[in-house]
Amino acid sequence: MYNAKPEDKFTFGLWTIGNPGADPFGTTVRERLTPSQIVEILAEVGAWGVNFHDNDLVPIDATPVERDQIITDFKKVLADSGIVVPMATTNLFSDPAFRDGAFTSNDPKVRAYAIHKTMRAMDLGAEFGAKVYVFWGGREGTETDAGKSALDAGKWFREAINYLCEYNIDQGYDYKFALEPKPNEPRGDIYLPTVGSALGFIATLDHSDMVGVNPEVAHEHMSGLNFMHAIAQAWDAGKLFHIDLNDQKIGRYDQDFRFAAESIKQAFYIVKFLEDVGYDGSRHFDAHAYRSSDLEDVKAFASGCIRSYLILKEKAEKFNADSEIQGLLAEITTDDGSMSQYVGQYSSEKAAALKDYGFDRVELGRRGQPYERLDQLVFELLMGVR
Ligand code: GCO
Ligand code: MN
Ligand code: MN
Repeated sequence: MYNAKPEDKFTFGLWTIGNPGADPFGTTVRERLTPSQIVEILAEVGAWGVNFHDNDLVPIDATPVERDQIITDFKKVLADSGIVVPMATTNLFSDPAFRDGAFTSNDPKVRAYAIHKTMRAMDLGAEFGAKVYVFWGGREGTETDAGKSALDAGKWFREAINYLCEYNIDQGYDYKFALEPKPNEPRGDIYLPTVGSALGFIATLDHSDMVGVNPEVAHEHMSGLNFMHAIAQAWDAGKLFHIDLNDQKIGRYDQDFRFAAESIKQAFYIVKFLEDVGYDGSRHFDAHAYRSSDLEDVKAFASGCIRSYLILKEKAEKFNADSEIQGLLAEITTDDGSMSQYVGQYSSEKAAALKDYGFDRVELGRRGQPYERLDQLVFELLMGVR
């Protein structure tokens, strides 16, 4: 029961399973796993794919010969395990060169280096067949607004993405770019902090059709926002190119918990949304095991992400098939059609007729909705007593 199939498209990053448990207050607690060891674990838990930052695979100071050897070895591990690489990304945050940002650094040479590093990382991802390219602007932001213009930063960011879209076309890579918003951490404030702001920015790009979003549960929850609403807006705009599933207590530091570890109901609505609309991209778990976990527990973390998704998917099917729930929903959304002659597509006749219509406002205000009953049914469904 609850075993992953390739068509579920469950993926993890090398950096997620490989997270050695360091935090700002303490050193690593687990041995560093090699990319091959990570892929073996992914195959064991039934994942479909693995994603990486350039330097998760090839160290930043590797020689060209070392790079080639690493690529050859990793390709073999992938072929042996059947694990694919659907997404790649650039590490534009670890190296001291990016201490004041990458595409939005005040230093023009750092901005150029960030584009140079991204083009090379795109080359690397393309070698493995990646089709989605993620941009997480971890260091793109400020602690103080005294020294950096938010307006210039936005222009530099746009310029960089426009440039890289051209490179994508030039090389024939056919990547879809996915911007990943986050409100803070590691910067005090990160530019493009939410899914909504990223969608607004995308509309200003030269090749906006090539660029979508990679929303992350924890990032919206850090801001106290409703993640399912965010992905619904992205989906409606045709921009849900990728998704980072994990969990987190609202308003806390960046916790990256196992999917559904914290907000069970929200996780349910996320899975239900993705399944109902027929999202067919990667279901990527951008999470890591608790610092207290050992290697066995890291495996339990990975299969926990997958199992939780599949359990919630089954619950979503039950929700859709539950006659009491569906009856309440029908009642809630009932429509006798009498208003359609006044609304929908605008015409001046409709507008005139609508303005003349005599609404019984008091009567409208008398109608309640059975959301308490429905919400309790959802709770009971999730608790397994329905
Ligand atoms: C974070 C981010 C990252 C990105 C990753 C891929 O909060 O650290 O979520 O894990 O997703 O860099 O772009
Ligand atoms: Mn994150
Ligand atoms: Mn992420």
